[in-house]
Amino acid sequence: MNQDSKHDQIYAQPLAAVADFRFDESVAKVFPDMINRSVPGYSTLVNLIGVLAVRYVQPGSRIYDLGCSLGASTLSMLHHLQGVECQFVAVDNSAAMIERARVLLPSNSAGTDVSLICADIQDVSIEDASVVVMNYTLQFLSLDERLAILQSIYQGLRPGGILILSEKIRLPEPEQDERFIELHHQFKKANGYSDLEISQKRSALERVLIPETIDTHSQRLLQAGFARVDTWYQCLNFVSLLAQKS
Ligand code: GEK
Repeated sequence: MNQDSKHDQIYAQPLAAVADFRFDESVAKVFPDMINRSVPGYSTLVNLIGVLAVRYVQPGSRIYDLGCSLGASTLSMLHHLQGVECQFVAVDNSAAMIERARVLLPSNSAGTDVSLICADIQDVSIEDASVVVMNYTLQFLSLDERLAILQSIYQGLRPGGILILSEKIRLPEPEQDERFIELHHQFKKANGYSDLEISQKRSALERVLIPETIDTHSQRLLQAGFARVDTWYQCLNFVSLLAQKS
C-alpha cells in the first residue's frame, strides 16, 4: 500500500456513514493524486487547455479559471502563453485549495498578473475576458444556478471569446450511462482504488456532483447566448465543450 501523505486514501477504510463530499484540507492535500487517478484524460485535457488559450487569447484581456482548485489550468495557460500580456483571475471557494494554489502559482510572470480569489464563482464579476475555463466545476452548482453563471460569463466575454466547459456527463440512455459509469470505475480500479473506495466516494458525491447530458449543456450554453458549441474533448464520461461568443 502507498503510505505517501500525498496519496489519496480518504475512502480506504470503511466509514459508518459517508458524509457529502467537501473540498476541505484533507482533499486539498491529496488533490493532484486524486484527480489524476479519478478523472480519465485529466493531464492531457489540462495541457490542451493551454493550447486552446494560445489560439483564442486576446492581448490585454483577462483569463478566468473558475473553480481553479490548485490552479492546474492556470499553470498550463501561463506556460503556453509566455510573452502574451494578459491578466489571470483564478477563483475557488475552498480556502484550503486557494492557500495551496498560492504556493504553486506565481503572482506574476513576465508582465502577466495572476490574482487568486477565495470566493464563490457566482459572486465574481467576469469582465473583459477572452478565455474562461470552468474545468469540472459547474457540476457542483445546483441545477437552477447553472444558467445564470453561464450568462454572466457570456456577458463578461469579449466578442470572439471562449468558454472551455469540462464536465462529468450523464449518457442519455440509462443502459449506456451505466456502461460508462462501469468503465469509469474500471479506470479507477486500474489506478489502484479498491471497490470500497470507489463505492464510498460514489456515495459522497451522489448529492453533490450532478452530471447532465452533453445535449443539456449545449442547449444551456446556446440559451446563455453563445453562438456555437463544440465537443472538443471526451474521455469516457468526462467531456469538454468549447463555447464561443460571436
Ligand atoms: C482543475 N478546475 O484542476 N465557487 C467556487 N469554487 C467552487 C464552487 C463554487 N460555487 N463549487 C465548487 N468549487 C480544477 C478542478 S475540482 C473538480 C476542479 C473535481 C470548486 C471546489 O472547491 C473545487 O476546488 C473545484 O471547484 C472542483 O482543473 O474535484 O471533481
